[in-house]
Amino acid sequence: MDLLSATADVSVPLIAAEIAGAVVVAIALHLVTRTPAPPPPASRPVPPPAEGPARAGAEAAPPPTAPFATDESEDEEAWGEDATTDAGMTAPPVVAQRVREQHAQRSLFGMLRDALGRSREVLKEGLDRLLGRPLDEAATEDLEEVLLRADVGVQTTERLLDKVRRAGADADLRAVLRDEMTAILEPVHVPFRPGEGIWVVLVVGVNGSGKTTTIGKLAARLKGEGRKVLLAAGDTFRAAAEQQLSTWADRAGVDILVLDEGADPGAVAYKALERAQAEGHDVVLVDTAGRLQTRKPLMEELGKIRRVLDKVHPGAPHETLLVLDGTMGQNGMSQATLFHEATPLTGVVVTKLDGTAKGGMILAISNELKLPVKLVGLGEKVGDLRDFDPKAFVDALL
Ligand SMILES: Nc1nc2c(ncn2[C@@H]2O[C@H](COP(=O)(O)OP(=O)(O)OP(=O)(O)O)[C@@H](O)[C@H]2O)c(=O)[nH]1
Ligand SMILES: [Mg+2]
Repeated sequence: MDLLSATADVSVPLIAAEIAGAVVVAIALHLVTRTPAPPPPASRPVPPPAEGPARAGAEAAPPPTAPFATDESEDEEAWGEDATTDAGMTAPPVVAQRVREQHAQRSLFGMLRDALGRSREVLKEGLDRLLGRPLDEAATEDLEEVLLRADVGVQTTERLLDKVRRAGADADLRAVLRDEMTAILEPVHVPFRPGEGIWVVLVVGVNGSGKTTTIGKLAARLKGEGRKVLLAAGDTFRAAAEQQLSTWADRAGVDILVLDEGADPGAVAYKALERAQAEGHDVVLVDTAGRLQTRKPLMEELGKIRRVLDKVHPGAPHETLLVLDGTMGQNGMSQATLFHEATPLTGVVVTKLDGTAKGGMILAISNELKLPVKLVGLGEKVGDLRDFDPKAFVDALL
């Protein structure tokens, strides 16, 4: 269901009733379903953790941009300005309501316009300079420089320039670019929508790109849509990673499966699907450790996780989402290319579009890899994950 339209005409008494109802239901769910993960089966020993030197590559990668919020005050920030309900209770049960409220407050277009920072400024300034000039060879050369600086990438810049040249000297430059950008994004666009049965989502990416945060936000959203969600703590490399995911599970009021630190991520995947089958979860979100796209052993580990998922639940994972830091520009393109080679991706999540983002890379990913951007992260709060909308993106960019 579209969350924006779902909240458009909600009346105040209805919201109050929903909050009260959600508090009761979610407390009950929280108490009933948050049982500790069963130990691994004796017949299937948990393999040892991946070898040290390969992991060193992951360790050497840049740390997350900011420490994860775990204390009470920072936790409130993750919810928004106030994490307390009318009943004076702390937040997890009203998560669905919180997500809906945050979404209703601002349109995706408005958020993107503010968010697309650098790429938007570069494009806007460049296009303003070109307006009023005939679109001759000199103007297209200037436009080429503008597009490259906006992180659109060489190949995609070529495609856009080609269109501009064909449009003729008197064409409306913004309109030509808008049409072609839309033509790049729309044909590959597939929204994130879980299907029937246990829908398994594997989340991959380099260190600090926003995987765990995205899973937390997504869990809250799916729970708000009435789905039973299980998080699988597949980043067994750091104890802090499991703790971070547990905090999100608490916030969202969803279940989590955690094995010991150092356990094989494949074993986590195995146990998670077994549990989902036994307990009737609708969606399983599998977190993974951050890994450099150039580290072969770590990339191969993803293949192993996939094989385990498919073995326990044929067809899984149904989604393999690459989480990309939106401030990365063309490096994001390189990550997407290598991850896609190592493990077939079904889509991309671009996070941190609220910072000094280089949103132009979204065009390059869609054009060159034919991969849809499914979701965008526009901040650290629970409601800051939105469906990607090609039209809103192009309107905000130009
Ligand atoms: N501003 C902003 N920050 C974000 C967004 N998404 C994630 N972050 C922040 O980015 C940092 C890293 O996020 P994580 O979710 O821990 O990233 P990760 O990919 O799981 O990291 P590893 O597990 O270390 O590989 C945290 O401080 C998050 O709060 C976003 O959309 N906007
Ligand atoms: Mg993580």
